[in-house]
Amino acid sequence: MVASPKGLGPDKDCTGKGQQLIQNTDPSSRQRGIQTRERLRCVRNWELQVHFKVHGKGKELYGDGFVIWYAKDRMVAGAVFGNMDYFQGLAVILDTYSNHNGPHNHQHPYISAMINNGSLHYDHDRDGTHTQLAGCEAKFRNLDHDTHIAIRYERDTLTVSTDIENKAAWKECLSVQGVRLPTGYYFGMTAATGDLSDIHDIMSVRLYELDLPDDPKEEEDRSQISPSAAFFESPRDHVEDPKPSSLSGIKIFLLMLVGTLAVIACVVIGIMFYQKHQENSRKRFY
Ligand SMILES: [Ca+2]
Repeated sequence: MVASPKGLGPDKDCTGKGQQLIQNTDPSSRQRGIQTRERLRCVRNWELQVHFKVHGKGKELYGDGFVIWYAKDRMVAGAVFGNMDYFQGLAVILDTYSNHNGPHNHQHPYISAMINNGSLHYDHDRDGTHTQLAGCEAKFRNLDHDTHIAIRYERDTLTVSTDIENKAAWKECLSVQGVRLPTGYYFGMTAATGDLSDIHDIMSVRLYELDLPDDPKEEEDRSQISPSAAFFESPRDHVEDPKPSSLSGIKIFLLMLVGTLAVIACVVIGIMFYQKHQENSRKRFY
């Protein structure tokens, strides 16, 4: 991830300071991240707009993607696109590589949203489809024009929109009501590559606080609540990966051979027993 982030809005009322993004780099891995330096304590309704570019040489094989976070903990290197699993908060996942085993019916790249109170595991092998609130396909990779994503959290409704068709207009990807997010979390972004590579650039990040004077919940203290979502996408059947057969071809052949020999032996013994029995019967008659 190469980042030259600009322009996060001020966290007014609370710290009074402007917010900056800082970059986390771990040279020992292929995971990178950036995040806000301080918690945004008082921003209750907000919109985050990210100008990004995902590109690379791979035409068929590339990955894995990046995540925009609104999370309780500062970035801890981990398995979910460079951040920790069992996180608390919101993840908007821009997944470019299809790992799925078992059927899901969407193509990649795919954008999905996940809310976690710290108890859920992000299952890479199923592209997170068992824990996502909603998602959409979005062909945002290797485009010559600018690509943007907007995450809007307003009156407990989470809406993710994209501007990736060079039309300078937002197109809704997903919208979910009944999402409760605490205040005071960190915004951040992480990207990761696995066996495949790609380049994830964050060109700019802009955070807008939405002023909603008529929002009755505006006064509620949300600093201590746990992230939750009232509606999840109905989970698809959880299909276990096929277990590798414990019997090799040679073993199966030998077992069949032994079985066949056993059947032949039974038949031969049966015939001999029958003949012996017949012989004995004849002896008795004479
Ligand atoms: Ca994936």
